[in-house]
Order: sequence, then structure tokens, then C-alpha cells
Amino acid sequence: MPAGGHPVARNASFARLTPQHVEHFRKLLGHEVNSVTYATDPDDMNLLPYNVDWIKKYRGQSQLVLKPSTTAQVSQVLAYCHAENLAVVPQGGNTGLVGGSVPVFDEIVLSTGRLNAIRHFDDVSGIVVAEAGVVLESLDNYVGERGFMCPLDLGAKGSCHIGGNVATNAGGLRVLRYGSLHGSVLGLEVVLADGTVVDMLRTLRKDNTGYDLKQLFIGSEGSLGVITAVSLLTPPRLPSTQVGIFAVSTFEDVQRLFIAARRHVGEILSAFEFWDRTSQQLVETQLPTAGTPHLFDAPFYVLLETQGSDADMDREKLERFIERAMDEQKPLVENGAIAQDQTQARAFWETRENISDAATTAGACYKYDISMPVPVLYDLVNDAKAHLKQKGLYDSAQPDQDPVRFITGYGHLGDGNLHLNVVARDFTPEVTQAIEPWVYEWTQRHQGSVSAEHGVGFMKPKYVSYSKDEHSIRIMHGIKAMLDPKGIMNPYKVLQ
Ligand code: FAD
Ligand code: 2HG
Ligand code: ZN
Repeated sequence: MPAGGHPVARNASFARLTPQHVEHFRKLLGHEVNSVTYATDPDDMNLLPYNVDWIKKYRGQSQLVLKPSTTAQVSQVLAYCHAENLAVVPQGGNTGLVGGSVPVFDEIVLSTGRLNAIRHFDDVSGIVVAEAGVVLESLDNYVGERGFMCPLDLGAKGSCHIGGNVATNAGGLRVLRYGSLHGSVLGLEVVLADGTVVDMLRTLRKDNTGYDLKQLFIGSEGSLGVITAVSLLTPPRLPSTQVGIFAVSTFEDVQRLFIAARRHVGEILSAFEFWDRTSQQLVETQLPTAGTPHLFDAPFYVLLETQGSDADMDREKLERFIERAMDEQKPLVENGAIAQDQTQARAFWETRENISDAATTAGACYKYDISMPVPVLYDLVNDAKAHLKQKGLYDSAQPDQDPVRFITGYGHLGDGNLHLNVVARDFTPEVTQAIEPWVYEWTQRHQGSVSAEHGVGFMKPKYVSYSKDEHSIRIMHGIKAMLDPKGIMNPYKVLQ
């Protein structure tokens, strides 16, 4: 059984890597610096960053990492792997949270790290064409210098690649305003398992010439091919951004505040994020040097952001909204602060963005990424606490010995997306079996999705049926078989 995942056996139809294979790849890519990393020992330090995932829950045994720098090279690599039955894991920034980006056994890692050119930018429409390996933050800086912004933003922006974002259909912090990548991605260039290059790299807002095939690859998590380039519609970077953090007493009030925000500042609202007291405490205790401000104590926190074209008007509007929220007969907000400048705004955002890493730093972090109707969103956290307490794993008379140390909830309230993080002392079968499938059954009962934005990866193939009907799953298998008949693309992931 592979480390961190569900029980699965190595697919015997895949070839084992031989010196001849390595020699072939060296001929193909080896004249370029760092394009082939090979070691006889998969625990070799040079391979470790590619074999281990971000949360250190999953670990593969690959001996070979390839870094092609052109689409033609990706095509040659895959054509050869296809002919030789060698399994491949596409890898971007390796920030994925469901074990999808690292090998399960000895699959070859195909890293997009050197596919990092920006091919084109249209400064009228804001459409940028970038190769898959461009780091999200670099892409945002690039379009930012030209008066635009990436519609996508997330805590891992300094490491994740735009190709990885598209492959996971990452959501992030501004879906509420700019929608999902299914809307912002206008085109893709993709290399299929047999090396075929499919050019869907259009830069058109409208194109109804039959099936919209690129949509299949958005969120396909490397299981259908390698995305080599992305055409992305970027919105104008507006001159005024206002950010406030607010203390809220109950989850009901968080929802009331959300309804009021949409009603009163809806046209400039760009983010509505929430977290609970435990999340705040984790950030303050686990990442004390991260520079995030110490906040007022509260059961819940809301970060609200507006983006608009007139700083004075937007600020006044937000202040008036908050005053009204505090003056209500039952105030929606107990306390709060609006950032005075961009440095403070950044610090407010860092508090929110650091929660994921703070929870990961605190111990063995089980991450659940659920979407469901907003009114029941936080019930999952309360129910998880009660459930794990009842199992004797959490909140016992001897908390120093509890296998589960923290249970916390936060997320993208505006999208109905909760991140439930269960921080244990270690990843153990006892804790895993106490939470799974309980958490997925709970989600199914509440008409939710077992993956809101992180994907399925190696963590959830057996739970896809909790959110998709049998016919949908059959069609997914059919698509996989058609595009990757030998199943060499990211095996053991997404589908089981
Ligand atoms: P990787 O982790 O390398 O890969 C992810 C998956 O995509 C794998 O299955 C891989 O095989 C596949 N893949 C990667 N590149 C390609 C390619 N070019 N072609 C085909 N397949 C490919 N996610 C959200 O949705 N919202 C968030 O707010 C968010 N915040 C995060 C915050 C932190 C601190 C961290 C660590 C992660 C966060 N994530 C979030 C998870 C998110 O999935 C990733 O950060 C990001 O989208 C993955 O990009 P990556 O380049 O790191 O991909
Ligand atoms: C976020 O919104 C990310 O911070 C990560 O999606 C969530 O770590 C997590 O569970
Ligand atoms: Zn998220």
C-alpha cells in the first residue's frame, strides 16, 4: 500500500524504468540544464521535492523527473512513454492538496517548471497566452504591469503554476466576483497521452463551433493529457481595493452579513471569506513571524474586499455599510477594522491566506474541501467535533493525549465552500477511519460536493460517487479510455 493513500496495487501493465529509457530521455532533453533528474534511489534528495506532496501526506517512488521546455518536447516525451507503457504524472508547482501531483509508485514526473514563457498579451481585451509552467504570481505581476489582473488568486500563488491551476480548476479567493476558470479560460494547448498536440488555444470570447473540448481538460487533474499553454481572459486591475476584517458572533450573523454585503456593496464586492476562532489561533500560534496582525477575539471572522474605480466613493460606501451593520438592532458585526493602506490590506489578506499553512504546520492535517448550501456550511465543523469526541479521539478529559488536536473551519463563504481541517498528531488509520467516509456521507446527506475546488487526486477516487451519479461516472471512464487508452496519464487518480 502506498504511503498516504487508499489501497491500490501497481498496475502491472506499466513498464519498469530501464537505463535504456533514461538514455533515450537524456538524448531528447539532456543537453538542457536540469531537464533530466534521475537517481537509482527514489529517496535521493534531488527527487524528494517531486515525490512528496505539499502536506507531506503522500509520497511516491519515482526515479525520474523530466522538465521539457517546449510543447514539441512534451509531445516527444509522451509519445515515447505511450509506446513504452511508461506511466506519467504531470506536475506543476506541487501545491495540490489531494495527492494528485505526486507519483503513487514509480511513475515518471513530467514537470512543467521550464515551460514558462508568456507567448502573447492583448492589451485591449486583457487576454494573455501563457505556458503552463508560469507561476501564478508572476503571471499576475505581468498582466498587472499592463493594467490587468489574474481573475484567480490563492494562497499558493507564489508556487503554483497556471497549468496546475487549470488542471485542478482551482477556485480561490475571488470566484465570487470573477467566476471559475471554466469561464475565464478561453483556450488551451494540450498534449494527449500518445503525444498528439491538440491546439485549442483560441483567444476568442465566443466560439460555438460544436463541443467545447477545452472544458474537459479544466479540472481533469492530469488524467487526460498535459496542458502546455493557457489562454486566459484577465479583467482590468481597478484602482481602488478596500479590505476589512470583522468580528462576528455567530455563523447566522456571518450569513446575514453576507446577504447585507451583496445588497449594499454588491456591485464592488470582490471577496467574502470567513474563518473561525481556531483558525485565527492557529495562524497566531503556528506562524507567529508571518507578520499577520493580532486580531480581536471572536467566534468568527469575515474578510470582505471591494474592488472599484473610485477609492473615496468605495471607502465611504464600505464604511457606511459597516456602520449600518453595527447599528442594527442586533448588530451583525461586533468589531472590525478597514485597512488604512495597501500594506495593511495585504496583512489582512495574509491572515486569511496563512490558515491553510498554519493548520499544516500544527500537525498531520486532514483537509476536506466541501461545497454545500451556505446555511448548513458550519454545521459540518460542529458535527465533526461531536463525532470525533464521541469516538474518543478529540476533546477528552486528557487533551494532551488526544489523537486529534484541532478541528477548524474556514473558507469561501460566498461560494458555499468550507475547508474543514482536522489536525491530528499523525496520519493514522484510526483517525482516517473515524473521519472517512463519515465526512463524505455527511456531505452527501446535505446535497454537497466532496470536492469543491481541490479536486479528487489520489485522496478521493472512491468517494466521487458520493457527488456524481453512476451514468456521469461511466461517461468519465469512457472519456478517459478514449483519450488515454493505456491509462498512462496520472494513474490511480480521479477515477478508480
Ligand atoms: P500541482 O499541485 O503540481 O498539480 C495539481 C494537479 O494538476 C495534479 O493532479 C497534476 O497532475 C495536475 N497538473 C499540474 N499541472 C498540469 C498540467 N500542466 N497539465 C495537466 N495536469 C497538470 N486551491 C483552490 O482551488 N483554491 C484555493 O484557495 C487554494 N489555496 C491553496 C493554498 C495553499 C497554501 C495551497 C498549498 C494550496 C491551495 N490550493 C487551492 C490547492 C490548489 O489545487 C493548488 O494550489 C493549485 O491550483 C495547483 O497548482 P500546481 O501548479 O501546484 O499543481
Ligand atoms: C484555502 O482556501 C485553500 O485557503 C486551502 O483552498 C484550504 O488547506 C485547505 O484546506
Ligand atoms: Zn480554498
